[in-house]
Amino acid sequence: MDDAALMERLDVQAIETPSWAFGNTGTRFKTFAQPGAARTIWEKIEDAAEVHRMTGIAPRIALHIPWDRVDDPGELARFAQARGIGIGAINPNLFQDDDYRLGSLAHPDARIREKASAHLEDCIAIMAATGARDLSLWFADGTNYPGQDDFRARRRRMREGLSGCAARLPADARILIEYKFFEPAFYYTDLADWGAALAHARAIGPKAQVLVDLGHHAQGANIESIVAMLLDEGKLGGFHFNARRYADDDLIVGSTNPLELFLIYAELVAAEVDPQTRTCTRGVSYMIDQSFNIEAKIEGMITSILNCQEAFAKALLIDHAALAAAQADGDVLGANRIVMDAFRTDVRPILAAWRRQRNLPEDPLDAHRGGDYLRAIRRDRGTASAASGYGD
Ligand code: RM4
Ligand code: MN
Ligand code: MN
Repeated sequence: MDDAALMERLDVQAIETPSWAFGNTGTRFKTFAQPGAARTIWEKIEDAAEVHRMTGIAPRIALHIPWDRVDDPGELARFAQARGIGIGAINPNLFQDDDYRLGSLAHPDARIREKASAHLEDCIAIMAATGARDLSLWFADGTNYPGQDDFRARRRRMREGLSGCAARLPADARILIEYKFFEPAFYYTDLADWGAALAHARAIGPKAQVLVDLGHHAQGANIESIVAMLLDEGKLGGFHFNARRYADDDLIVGSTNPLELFLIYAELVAAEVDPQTRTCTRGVSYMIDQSFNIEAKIEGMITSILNCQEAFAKALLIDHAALAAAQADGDVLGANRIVMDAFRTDVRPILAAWRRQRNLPEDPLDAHRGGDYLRAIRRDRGTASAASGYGD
């Protein structure tokens, strides 16, 4: 691919930032308050707009309800729009209420299941008011001990709840079913892996797809092959980008595993030229799901977006014709070398040129560090211990 073609492909990249990463969040041990961290959803939207101003490829902010609840959600959308961004996925919260001790949609008590469904309906109304396309569903549902509840019964309750939710969606909207292999339940999780999520998504139909959070797999899992498989099934709906080393660490995407991120993008790039997977690939939502504990929040987000851009640019450099020929020849190391050559290419100069041409700062991180926005929020916001959900 020549430079001009590469630059055009880079233009289509768009990654959502999560509102919850801009406030003071931490681990269950400690939340370190940072000077200038956003205290309200309005300030989070302003920070997300700064990330987009610096990078040019972060045009939406995902919301989490009730953390970001306001009287008039339409006003949030207008506020965001006036700052050059839009509202991304709506993330319901079915895990921070005493009633959810034994689960939400899979809870044994119908009254709790109905309460969970009512919250989902509430979130669907927010989607309509903000123009959001995705309802991004993650459940803490599961059990801690053998015998605690019946696997099949839980599964059927979950299916019923998910189907009911999908049926209430506005036209063109979808539910994204996120899976996670453990935590907070430690013995059994109702949506533990891609298989569990895919089975529900297939049964529900076109309004349901699967969301892959990079932090939600067992050590050593081959995530890029899961991505390829879900695309082939027409069921990959979105990503939660982050990085992990041991558990669900929510570190900066590409920081611990740049090769993995590149290989995921390589699958996406290849699937987009394949007529069988093109439509599904084009519909994928790219979202960050991270939590910045010790690093500066806006800087962490800019770094995350740039890591995704770098991985995407490298993936675009793979010589697919040569790769297919090497694969057909059974040339094991020849094929591997074609992929690794792309990974090893330094794409920073071309990305700097891409930014220059689009009137974006050549070095977004430096521009933010030295810019007026950071100075202003440090001066005006002070150091508050804002509640944003995680780690409070
Ligand atoms: C989960 C998952 C979800 C997030 C919750 C709070 O681990 O990543 O996306 O909303 O945490
Ligand atoms: Mn997630
Ligand atoms: Mn997670």
